[in-house]
Amino acid sequence: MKKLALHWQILIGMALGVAWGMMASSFGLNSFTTDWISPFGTIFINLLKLIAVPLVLVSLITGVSSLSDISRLSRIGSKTIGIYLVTTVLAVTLGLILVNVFEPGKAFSPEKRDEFKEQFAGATTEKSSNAETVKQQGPLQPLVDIVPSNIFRSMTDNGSMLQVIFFALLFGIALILIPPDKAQPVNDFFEGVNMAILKIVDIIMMTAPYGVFALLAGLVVDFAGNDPSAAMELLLVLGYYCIVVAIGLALMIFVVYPALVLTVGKTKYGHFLRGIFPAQMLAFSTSSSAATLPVTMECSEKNLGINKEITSFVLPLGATINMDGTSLYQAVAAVFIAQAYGIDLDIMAQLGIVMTATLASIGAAAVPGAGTVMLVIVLQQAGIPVEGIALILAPDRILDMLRTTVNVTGDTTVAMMVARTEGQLHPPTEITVR
Ligand code: DAS
Repeated sequence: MKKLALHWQILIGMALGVAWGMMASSFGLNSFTTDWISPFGTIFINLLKLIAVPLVLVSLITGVSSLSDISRLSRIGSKTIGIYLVTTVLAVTLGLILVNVFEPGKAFSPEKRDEFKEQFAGATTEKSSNAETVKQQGPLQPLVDIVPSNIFRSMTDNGSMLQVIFFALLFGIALILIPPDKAQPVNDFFEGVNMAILKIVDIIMMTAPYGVFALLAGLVVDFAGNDPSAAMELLLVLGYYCIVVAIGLALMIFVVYPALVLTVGKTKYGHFLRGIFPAQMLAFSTSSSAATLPVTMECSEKNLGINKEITSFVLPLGATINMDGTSLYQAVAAVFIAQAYGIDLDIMAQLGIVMTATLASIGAAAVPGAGTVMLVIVLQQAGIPVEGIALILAPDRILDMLRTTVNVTGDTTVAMMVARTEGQLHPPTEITVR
């Protein structure tokens, strides 16, 4: 029998987890679930936390060092990277506006939110007390905190992901600045380590159906207690959260990208969408920008008329460092979890999320579930309990399909903008908008 695709396995794991949770809370199997099923959910979260630091470190080092030839050889490379950063920051900001306007995390009943707060009081008070000391130490302390004094301490559980990111960026830039013959063996080493780490992400994602089942079963049982109807509240609030993410992703596809394709790409958006539709469908079904890349490049060249010298580095670069959908999702998810635990994030904390979600999406690999692994970084940096990921893991796979579609659409939008401003378009895409 043909093996079910991973995302269907995860969806089934999700449904069975909810069903078990509701059945267990009806038949008094709460303690059995807590003792014999929930630990597997904790193991799954620990695996996500385990791989986050090595993934950030190595994918950023390889990402930055791979820019060496591009930024040296052509101004197009720096133009591309500049536009990628702008669209990503735009996506994160849109996500933050939506989650602060709709406040899905506050849809939980006050009693539930108090329960969440008690459950993770240690993590939040400890982090918020750190935040207190930071405030007493002056306005530039957040800047000082980015620079690590001991990179090994930065990588520990109480360490700082921003310090790991700072070190990775510094190391990658150093690799660009040393003679290519000396850098190549180091680049090859990190390429190999990066491949091994991505293979670990694959292995972790293979346990996802079981991890999601255990997490959801435990979550529903904890949430419902002995009242299965309370589980409905959890499902309704999660539905609300998904709608907020979906609205943000839809605004990217139907407002932000059309504006860019029309004004800078000087191309009708309908023509553009029809051109990349096959790539969007593949992105949706695989949840992987990397797997979709060959089709993204073919659609850009054949249907949109973008020359190969543009698609050959704008799109692979985009699949690696440009994930607008992922960064928007990370901003919404982080603030949603903070809202659920009653943690008020001030403007500085939210600006910190803009920075870490942008960097986390640069470091996120173009494989299924990478955005969720990198969400750990955004949460840790903002002092939001990482265990809160359990709340949003259930619908994560469906959101991954949607955000990967946005990631691919964003990459192609930038390729169209760069091609048009560099005169690198061949028929059939004529200038349709003066
Ligand atoms: N699935 C990732 C991609 O391939 C995005 C994500 O995990 O957020 O783009």
